[in-house]
Amino acid sequence: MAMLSFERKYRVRGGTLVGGDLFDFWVGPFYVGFFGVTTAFFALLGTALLVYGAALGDHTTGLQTWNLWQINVAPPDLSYGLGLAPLAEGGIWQIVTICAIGAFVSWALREVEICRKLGMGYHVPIAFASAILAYVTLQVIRPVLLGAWGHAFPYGIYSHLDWVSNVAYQYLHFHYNPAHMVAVTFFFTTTLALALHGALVLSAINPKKGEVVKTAEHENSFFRDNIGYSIGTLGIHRFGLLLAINAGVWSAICIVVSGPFWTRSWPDWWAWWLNLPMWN
Ligand code: UQ1
Repeated sequence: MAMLSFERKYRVRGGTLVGGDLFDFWVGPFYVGFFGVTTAFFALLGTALLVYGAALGDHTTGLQTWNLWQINVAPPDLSYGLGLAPLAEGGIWQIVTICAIGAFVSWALREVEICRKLGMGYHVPIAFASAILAYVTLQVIRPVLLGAWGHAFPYGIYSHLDWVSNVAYQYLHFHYNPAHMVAVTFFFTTTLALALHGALVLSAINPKKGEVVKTAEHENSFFRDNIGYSIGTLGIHRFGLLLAINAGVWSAICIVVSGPFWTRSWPDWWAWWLNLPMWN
């Protein structure tokens, strides 16, 4: 891949968190770094273990298949609690989970190193951290609070969908979970904000043939004319980051409270409303 002329100027040394300048180099367009090496290690080992798990077959059903949709690498049975399981009975799932977290965290730390090199803020790795938090909450924090790795979701295309459906029905109707409501609202508002922002920017830089591109003044004016308020060109990016991080954080909250902090059905939770003294 060709390197753009200005990219060479930004290929600065230093900013590494560990290893000094040992891995401080690029391979083609990619910065390597210590955490580039650990990302590759965990990602390759985890992927190889998933293929090995698929070859052994699903220990929960006895099914062995190479049908991509049906492959399932499941966590250990609940009877193993928080202990280690034999490889063929959930042990592979346990090592794959360690590899996944190792790869995600390595990737985030590689982003931190790149930010430090360039003298930038840490907004990108912080944003990614909210997605990692949601994953770790599902696969580690909640299972630990519930006392068994068997509470985590399995690695398979259909199997993880079945897991989501089953866990949702354990709480009768998961959409009554108030934190889930907040998370969904943040996800939808994130898509609304990005659609508005993408549309606004494209509309400003795509004038009629022969006209010059429009500027932030036009963007502000559009929204002042339209809804009486413009959040501004910097503001929309702060707002978008806030919305997206909250989507990940409230996802983590809505699943960690399900079981460890609320064991009944989610529709039941709303009894506090029906029990308010004002209805007497
Ligand atoms: C906005 O006000 C703005 O500032 C000019 C943008 O910057 C380019 C935007 O992209 C958007 C979408 C808005 C409008 C958003 C709100 C929350 C009023």
